[in-house]
Amino acid sequence: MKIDILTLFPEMFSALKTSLIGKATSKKALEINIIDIRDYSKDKHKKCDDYPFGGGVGMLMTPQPIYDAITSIDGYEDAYKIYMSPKGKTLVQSKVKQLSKKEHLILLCGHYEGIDERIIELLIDEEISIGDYVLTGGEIPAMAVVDSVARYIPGVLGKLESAEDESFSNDLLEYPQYTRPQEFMGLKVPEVLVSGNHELVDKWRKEQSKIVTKKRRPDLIKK
Ligand code: 4GX
Repeated sequence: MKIDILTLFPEMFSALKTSLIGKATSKKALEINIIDIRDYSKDKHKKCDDYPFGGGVGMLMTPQPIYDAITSIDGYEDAYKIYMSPKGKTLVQSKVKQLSKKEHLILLCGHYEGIDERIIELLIDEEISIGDYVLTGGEIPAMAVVDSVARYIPGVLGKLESAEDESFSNDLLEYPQYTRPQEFMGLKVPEVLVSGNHELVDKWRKEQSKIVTKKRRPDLIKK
């Protein structure tokens, strides 16, 4: 999969060089290109923002640099083009899975009070939000999309960690997990987990998943 990310703050994406995502790009399982929108500004001072028509607080990103940056991407017509926005549909695991099947994603990160609506009309396929809170820009949301989507790309997770086996993949939250030591600060690991009886372990985990989901996320059960 190829992901192009358009931003006014390319330095923020150094985070993607670390961790499993960095490994996936080194292994060529995933190709990520960071594009600096400012490089495409035709303004003599490389300006990329301006005042909103009709007045109001703050600035908007002007359409020209964004339009030229997107349309300079090889194969942009066929890519799935996303604008990260609090006005978008909230990202959920089923959408992550859908996106992971696309060959080419383009993620546009907005700043200030957003972007000129004509960019959305002309070029954007979908607006996606990562949650009902407001950030200073779309960079962290774009990284959330890259990170969550990457888990479904073959070669990113190890053989033993499947993308399917965790919270949300079965509409339930994950059961509690324990590692060594068997007793820590007076707290013991539940006996069933050290019993060696895999059937009982499975049963216990399913029960625990239901209990924790009912308590913390009853909305997931109703669905
Ligand atoms: N999930 N932001 C977008 C600029 C903006 C402001 C208003 C449209 C309308 C966000 C989120 C998010 C901050 C990205 C504001 N765009 N993006 N940016 N939550 O908060 O995705």
